[in-house]
Amino acid sequence: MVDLAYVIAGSEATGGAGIQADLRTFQQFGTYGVGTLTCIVSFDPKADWAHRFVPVDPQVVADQIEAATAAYDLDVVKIGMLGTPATIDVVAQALGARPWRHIVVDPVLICKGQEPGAALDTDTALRRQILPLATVTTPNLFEARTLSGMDEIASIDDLVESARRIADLGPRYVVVKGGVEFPGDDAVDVLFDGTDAEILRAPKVGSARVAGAGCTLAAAITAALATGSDVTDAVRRAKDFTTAGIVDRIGGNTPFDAVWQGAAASDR
Ligand code: PXL
Repeated sequence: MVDLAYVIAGSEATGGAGIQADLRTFQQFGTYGVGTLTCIVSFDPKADWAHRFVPVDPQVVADQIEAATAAYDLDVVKIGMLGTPATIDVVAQALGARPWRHIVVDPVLICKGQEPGAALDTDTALRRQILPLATVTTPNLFEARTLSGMDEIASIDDLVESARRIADLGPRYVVVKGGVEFPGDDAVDVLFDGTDAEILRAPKVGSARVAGAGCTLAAAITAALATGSDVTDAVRRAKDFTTAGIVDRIGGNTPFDAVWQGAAASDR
């Protein structure tokens, strides 16, 4: 029987990030992907690829979750972009209604298409209602600074301290991603399990952000967990998968490249 992996996330219309990246990742891990759409982000090529954001009606989000969870006994889920407090209410309620083996939360905090006030309410709702349910959360540097309340994260000690503070908000495991912004030649991630921190490193691939890297990492962790990996193994497999996809990234007419999830296929 094939393993199932579930994702509740937004669409990003160029296909680089969001649920498109998630479902491609699930497929590459040999899992059957099921997706629930929370919002639609359409970058605007006429306005420097600014974000245009449209939420899916919260009742329609609830209907999709009802259909997906009735059709299959889903027990591993990734939470991507949710977008509004009303959507967060619906998703938090649905997550609380059944037992999950793993809830992987990519704490997507900002969308440039949202008004700052609305974005703040969404951040607060995510921190209060979704983050405590996470077995694994995967903040990037910006999200780690926001969630930990730290002004600067510039050393390994800072990464570990931010992970420790975010674990205090409820998640069982925290993966803080250094990414291209973190000083040094390596892409450094910290996996904190509530007691100990493991440092994962891979040489940086260039210095530009690549679209879909965060989505792909969290989706790969989710899919690896669905296939039976433990969290440590899932995070290691996910980092290798994402690094390979960054190395073989694809370029379009956008100012940013996108992760190619097919890159690591021959490795597994
Ligand atoms: O990379 C974060 C992200 C997640 N989900 C959606 C997005 C983005 C970034 O653009 O559009 C739908």
